[in-house]
Amino acid sequence: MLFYTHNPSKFAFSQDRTDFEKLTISKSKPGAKNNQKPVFALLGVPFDGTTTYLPGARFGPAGVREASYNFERYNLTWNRVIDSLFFDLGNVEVIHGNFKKTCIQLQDTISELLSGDVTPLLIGGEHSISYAMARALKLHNIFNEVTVVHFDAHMDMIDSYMGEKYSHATVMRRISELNPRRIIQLGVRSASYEEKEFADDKGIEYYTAATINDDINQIKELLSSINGPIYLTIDMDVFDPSEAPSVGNPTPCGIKSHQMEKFMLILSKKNVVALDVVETASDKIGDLTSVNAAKIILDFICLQE
Ligand SMILES: [Mn+2]
Repeated sequence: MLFYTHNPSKFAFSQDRTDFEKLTISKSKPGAKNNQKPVFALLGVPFDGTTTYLPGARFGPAGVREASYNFERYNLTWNRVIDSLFFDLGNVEVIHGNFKKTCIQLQDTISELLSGDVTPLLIGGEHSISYAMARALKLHNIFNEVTVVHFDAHMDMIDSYMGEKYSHATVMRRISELNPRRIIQLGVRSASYEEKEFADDKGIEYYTAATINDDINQIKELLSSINGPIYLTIDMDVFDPSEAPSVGNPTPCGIKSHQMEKFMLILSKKNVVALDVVETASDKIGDLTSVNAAKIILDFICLQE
């Protein structure tokens, strides 16, 4: 090493983008053997154009990257060192105030990663950006086999919110219309009666934060039993506001980080084809919401074989 430096605008323990380009170019050469080790690429999406209550999710990517330097490469709980092919590709260009154009650019970028057999990891931005992820998976003809595991305080199942079809509050409704194999909502504790009826009608499985707190083993068994590809989408407001206060819609009585750690231990060993962590709206360095969001990504990366 020539210099002892680090770059807080790049996620901790991630590799350089130039190495990613070399890797993907060598993979695409005729006769190249497929690299057996999975490749993960992180993208920041600083978009908060549909936020309706507390603004600031555009600062999520910067906040979560900065907070990632609060952690060690070694995880004492699991006695594991981060040793994955994990690249930070920077932020996707967003068009502030224009969801449709942002969604197309994001979908194209994710699609490119999926074509190269690279697993996309997104840092939001508010939750509307998850629609681009689902669309890209649909484009690659795998969405119908996908189980969407959705951590959130809210069902996000309303058909339109303040007259808008595409919004952080409607995102799971739009995703459900793309016909995934299954949707499991975890930690939910806020919905309109219409959203609940829609979920019941469509066979969407949901478990409230109270259920998780009462019987975490039931949820661990449920997650362990999932077969096939998983799209994991985590709204940071699933946490209790005492552990993640800086979100667009703070909602009391949420789940705790020690519970999420147990869920990540199970989910990281499954076939997770896409992951996003959204709604971090930290406005200062070292904010607890960013720290917990960074931990989710680091746990996921650390647990990869
Ligand atoms: Mn939410």
